[in-house]
Amino acid sequence: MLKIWGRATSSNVQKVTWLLDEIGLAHERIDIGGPFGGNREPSYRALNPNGLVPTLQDGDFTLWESNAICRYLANRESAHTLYPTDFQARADVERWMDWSTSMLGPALHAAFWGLIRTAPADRDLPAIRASAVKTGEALSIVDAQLADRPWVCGNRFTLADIALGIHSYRFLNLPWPLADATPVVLPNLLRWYARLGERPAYRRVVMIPIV
Ligand SMILES: N[C@@H](CCC(=O)N[C@@H](CS)C(=O)NCC(=O)O)C(=O)O
Repeated sequence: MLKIWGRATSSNVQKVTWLLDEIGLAHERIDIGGPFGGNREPSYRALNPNGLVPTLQDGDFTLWESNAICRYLANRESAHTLYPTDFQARADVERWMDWSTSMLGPALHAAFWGLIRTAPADRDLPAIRASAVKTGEALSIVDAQLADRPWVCGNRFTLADIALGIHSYRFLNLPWPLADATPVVLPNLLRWYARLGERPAYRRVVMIPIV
């Protein structure tokens, strides 16, 4: 059986387990990282030298990097709707996956750590505010993309929606302390987010307390 190493509360683990849930693929998930620890141990680093989660084991094959794992699983299961075979449609999906990791995730990072993993007295409010603004600007790009289509890459739900849906949930549900740092107005994104909320896999895997 497929093995996924990583705690259920990790956004990068959620990307993989949400996909597994969407395609109904049985797997075993092992809690590691965060409060569970274990991810810095040599035995885990032998699987993933970064000491980060998630890591996938498929028999003798081991893979880390959540986007790479999602692409591998979609290929393995011939999930061509989620990950199209047409090379331009595929590049479009990959573009949003890359952008989610290189732009959206980093933009949100300071707000997430400040609001969730830092005691109120120690919070750097200007950094949280800057992160909110930056993330709002990034999500405005997604909002514009969604103006004339139900899903990020068109009429079908793809890996791009999974990559972006993880960060969007956090942005829209963080306990923002400042009136002017609350999410910007993103009507198309909110409609898309409501569509995500209709997916049982999203509700099961992603819509859980942010810790
Ligand atoms: N680029 C990597 C990032 C992995 C990553 O940063 N994982 C975080 C959790 S989201 C982690 O392992 N943090 C340490 C921990 O959970 O203990 C990926 O997409 O898989």
